[in-house]
Amino acid sequence: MFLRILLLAMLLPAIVFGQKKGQKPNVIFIYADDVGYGDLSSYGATKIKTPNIDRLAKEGIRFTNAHATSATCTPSRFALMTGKYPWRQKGTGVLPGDASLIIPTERLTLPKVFKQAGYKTASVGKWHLGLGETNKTINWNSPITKGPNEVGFDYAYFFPATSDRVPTVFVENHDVQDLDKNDPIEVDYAKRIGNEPTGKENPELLKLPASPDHGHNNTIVNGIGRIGWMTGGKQARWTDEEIAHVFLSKAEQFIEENRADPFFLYFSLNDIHVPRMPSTQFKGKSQMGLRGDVILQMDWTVGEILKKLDELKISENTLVIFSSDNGPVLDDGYADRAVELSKGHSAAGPLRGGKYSAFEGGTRVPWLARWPQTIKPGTVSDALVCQIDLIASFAGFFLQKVDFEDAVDSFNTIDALLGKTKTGREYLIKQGGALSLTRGGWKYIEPREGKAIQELTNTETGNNPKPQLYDLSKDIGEKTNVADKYPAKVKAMAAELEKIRGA
Ligand code: NG6
Ligand code: CA
Repeated sequence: MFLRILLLAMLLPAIVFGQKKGQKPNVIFIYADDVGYGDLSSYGATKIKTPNIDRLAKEGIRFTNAHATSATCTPSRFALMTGKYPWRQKGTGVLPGDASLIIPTERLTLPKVFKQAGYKTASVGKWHLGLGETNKTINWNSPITKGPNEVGFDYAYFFPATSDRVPTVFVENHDVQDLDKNDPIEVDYAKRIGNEPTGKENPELLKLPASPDHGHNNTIVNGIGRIGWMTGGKQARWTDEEIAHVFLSKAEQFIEENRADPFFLYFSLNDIHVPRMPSTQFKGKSQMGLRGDVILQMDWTVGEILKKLDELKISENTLVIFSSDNGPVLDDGYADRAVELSKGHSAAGPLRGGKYSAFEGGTRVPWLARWPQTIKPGTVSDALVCQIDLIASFAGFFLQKVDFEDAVDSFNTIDALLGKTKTGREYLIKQGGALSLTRGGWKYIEPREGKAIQELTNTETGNNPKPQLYDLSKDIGEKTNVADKYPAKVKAMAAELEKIRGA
């Protein structure tokens, strides 16, 4: 009798919240690129409407204190995949297109957690975590030795780095798509190769000119100067205006094929990264130029995924999460007039800084989630949550044990992520240039030399040779540095940051 009551008591929370043991929802993590805290109408944008993404908030949960670990792409994705702070490993900064794989293949990864739970896993979209063996040149003309498949994805359709970096080709699992063997690809980031025109020497050939001094003026592909040089692979090169549609169709195909199995889809959008090249359907459709147009395209993409789930009648049992890999930037290298056409729109909302910054604008990002069977519609949560915690959270959800060497910085916050509690993690270290520690509404940014403003992108970096302390509970815009007022707090937080860094 006693045992029965005990058992019931143990089961009760699960029953109350509708989470049955052994539950296996499909999970789709939609990872947008460079979308800011203020870029969606559900987060206060008024000059642009994102009804499909907003639908996730209406039918699910919207987080106001959700974070990427870092203010750029590669480190944020490294943390998402491994559950480890990227600054613990060398070489996790923004990678060139010919970089080696930076995720250790012998350790636990987010997709492996799902695989262990019997899921089919796929990565569709931007990769940017390197390919092939360490310190080996990638041969693009034979099967690529290491990539998403080796990290835990059963299926992968992706481009290697960013759409402004060569090689501008799609890869399916290990092979460059549509490659003509008689026109082999070569890539170089150190020197010019081949004799194709470059943005530097032939600017008259560009349909989207580069911003002055940003680079982006090497090999021209599809009328756009790229970072890095490539030669060959003419038939395999993408058309930028088609990228969103290509990735969407691959994502939809994976969902359709796996509608009967539990699946995990990491859907990593190219939007709204530069070069912003919307398809015909969205060109000129926003009031904000190309950056606005690709926001609409991104929102449409999310809508198509939701439609597909409805059509297959699997919406009820699918958890859809939408977030972004870092904060917003307006001029990131191409003359797309984003700065002048974004007047009246605050891409970072009330936050200071943006992409590349140690201020909140760099890392506090939109995060919405819908799982009709479990998450109460219309929930708003201010729990401190971070992408680095997905790995421990899902491992916890599936009752898996995590080896002590795996996912070392990841906490199981599944109850916060599903809206069952408003308590998330207690503290978080984030990375702009400088590292910061957030705990209980306080944010400490460590001293760092260097420019306070990165002129190219006009970003406030957060660099300051003196310690900074902000009371986010009253000052979300980090306007007043109160370090001098609370020296003991500064000392304690600096010591804590040091301790975690050394752990
Ligand atoms: C920067 C690029 C920027 C963008 C970024 C990566 C320059 C001057 N700027 O180095 O255009 O590509 O890297 O963005 O080269 S991220 O979202 O993938 O981190
Ligand atoms: Ca990014």
